[in-house]
Amino acid sequence: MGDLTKAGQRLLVAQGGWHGLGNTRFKSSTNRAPRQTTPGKPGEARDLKLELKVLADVGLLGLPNAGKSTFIRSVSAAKPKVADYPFTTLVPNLGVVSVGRFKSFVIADIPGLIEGASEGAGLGIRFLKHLARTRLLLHLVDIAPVDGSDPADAAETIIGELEKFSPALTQRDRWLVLNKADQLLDDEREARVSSVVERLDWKGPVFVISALEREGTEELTQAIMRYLDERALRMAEEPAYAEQLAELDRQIEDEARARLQELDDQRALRRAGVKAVDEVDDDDFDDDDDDEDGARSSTCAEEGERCFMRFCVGRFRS
Ligand SMILES: Nc1nc2c(ncn2[C@@H]2O[C@H](COP(=O)(O)OP(=O)(O)OP(=O)(O)O)[C@@H](O)[C@H]2O)c(=O)[nH]1
Ligand SMILES: [Mg+2]
Repeated sequence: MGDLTKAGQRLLVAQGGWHGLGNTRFKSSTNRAPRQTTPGKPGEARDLKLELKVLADVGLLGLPNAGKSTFIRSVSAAKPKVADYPFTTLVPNLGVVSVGRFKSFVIADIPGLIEGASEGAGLGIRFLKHLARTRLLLHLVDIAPVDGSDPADAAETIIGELEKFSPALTQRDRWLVLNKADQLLDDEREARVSSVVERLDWKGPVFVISALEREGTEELTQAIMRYLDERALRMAEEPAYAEQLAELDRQIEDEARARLQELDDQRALRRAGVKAVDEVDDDDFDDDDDDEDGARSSTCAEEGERCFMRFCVGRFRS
């Protein structure tokens, strides 16, 4: 229906009724106390579903425990919770990263994604839409997982989920950030990095960092700032480039909305008792089937998002 992206922007969502005329409008030199009036007309009424999106320059993507919140803590003043268990982050966190004295950008940390996220598993899917407005995605990968798994598998999982959620979102510029480098010795580190890059056939920029030790983070934030400046300059100079990016934004928004609607529809069907065969083993954390007493239990993700919206509206008011 419309998009409010700037402060003070107005949008007509329902036309008010005609106000009618009071008796003073009928006053004349000969009729000082008219009794005549005309009634007003009812205005339009609409039920609106409002969507709140975070506006960040950079979005963080990754499996739970990849170190997204640790990264945002180390490069900004934001202090999201960090812990060594999955799903520590339940709502998006924004951090302002200052680069030099006068420049800054905003970074968004969203809850971790897991395999099946695009089908509704875990918490991340509802928050993926918040990445639609970002300019750059950082894909954080734990390069030294404690379970000894291959970091390339973790990276592939995220790329796969992204593709299923919105193919257009995979077209957005994305950098690979290999985190927890402090856990590896130099030669082991190099071998891991080249093996991940090779397996993913990754052609884009790669950064190797330790969010915890703040190694390589300064270099990364400087590179992000340069990228954002160059992008803004190019958009100002080349209208065709700006239009191409705007079209990509539209595509991402459309695909994200369609995917989320599809998931809502599936959930509504489940609630109504219609269960597809392949959904019988539904073990997602995002389940909001009816309770036994018929009351609808809200999901962690939905509750998290509601809290996030309350938080933003509260901040907006204060
Ligand atoms: N050694 C080491 N540990 C790290 C590093 N970055 C994060 N960690 C640890 O990894 C664990 C998970 O970090 P978080 O920042 O909470 O991970 P997350 O990606 O935000 O996880 P979710 O919020 O669950 O999606 C914590 O115990 C961190 O201390 C790093 O660079 N080096
Ligand atoms: Mg986190």
